[in-house]
Amino acid sequence: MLIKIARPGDLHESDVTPESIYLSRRRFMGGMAGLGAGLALAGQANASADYADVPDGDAPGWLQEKIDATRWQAVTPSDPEKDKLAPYDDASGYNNFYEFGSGKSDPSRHAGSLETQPWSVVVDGEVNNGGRIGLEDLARPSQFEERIYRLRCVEAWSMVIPWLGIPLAEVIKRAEPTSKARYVRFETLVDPEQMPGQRSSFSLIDWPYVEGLRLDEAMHPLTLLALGMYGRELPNQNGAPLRLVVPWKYGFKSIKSIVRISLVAEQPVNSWQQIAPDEYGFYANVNPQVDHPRWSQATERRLPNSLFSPNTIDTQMFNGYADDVAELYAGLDLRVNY
Ligand SMILES: Nc1nc2c(c(=O)[nH]1)N[C@H]1C(S)=C(S)[C@@H](COP(=O)(O)O)O[C@H]1N2
Ligand SMILES: [Mo]
Repeated sequence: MLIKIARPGDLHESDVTPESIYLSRRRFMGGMAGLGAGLALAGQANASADYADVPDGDAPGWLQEKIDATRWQAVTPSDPEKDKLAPYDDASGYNNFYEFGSGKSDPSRHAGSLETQPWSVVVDGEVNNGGRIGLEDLARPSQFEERIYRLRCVEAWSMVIPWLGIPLAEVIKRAEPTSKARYVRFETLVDPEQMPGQRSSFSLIDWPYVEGLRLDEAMHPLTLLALGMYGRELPNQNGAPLRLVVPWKYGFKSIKSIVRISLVAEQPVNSWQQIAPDEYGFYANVNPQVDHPRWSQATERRLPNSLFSPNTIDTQMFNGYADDVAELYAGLDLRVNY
């Protein structure tokens, strides 16, 4: 398991005080001395991360409290040369969120006014403990964790983003899935008044945007329900107030602004699969050996980059998380199940 959990017991007293595994935004801004030691022990290379340039958020009180109590619990390994955090401006300015338009700057231009409070999520289907649950109640029982993950879009660009959130597994366990539950299906908000992309007659997507995971993928400890990034709440263009992050899969699996989580018996049809089944499948595991019909997946453009320095790097199997997730696909033909 590549997730390294920084427990006080793992740390030498000379390296770090136990409290320093608990983060607050203030601590990020005020310096990372103690935290840096924790990061190094966890094999993480972004110890110089600081969020001083990140604009303040406007989180409701309960969410800010959760953010302030974030536990630096889990990090993934990274290459100190390649895996630098994306500047906040890239992560929040170069987006895919078709509900707000298909251009990369459409989400940051149009999503700002999306009303994200109050917000509730319907948890239903093959569960014994379902219902509509307010976001605060959904998040409250879980401690926030920060996860620094690579995000690899199927379009062959990528970024490294520090998410804040809770393991999806905890939310699913609380819903008490029945023995019939084999997949999880997610839906994004439908609200054409607030989402200009849903008013466009040119849109390919049959709203709502739908995604799905196998139940074991959904229960995997790397799978995160994010409520924040860069030490603050999610900007709307990144899928506020609640989005999925599945770091070993192409970015389109990481569905934004979720309003429904359904435990189901049959494999869901996700939006991109519905639009172009020859190009986008259900699994969408990052795989440099299986090209998209129209372009290679062997390399990716790592942001930040420019026309003159495209910063092209090799794509890794399962986006670099193979040690954690390859076993989920033992015996599965990944060329057929793309
Ligand atoms: N609801 C919804 N979720 C979505 C999308 C979308 O268009 N609508 N785009 C996906 C794609 S293609 C990618 S690459 C990621 C981008 O996430 P980011 O903008 O936070 O980097 O969001 C995914 N989630
Ligand atoms: Mo994407």
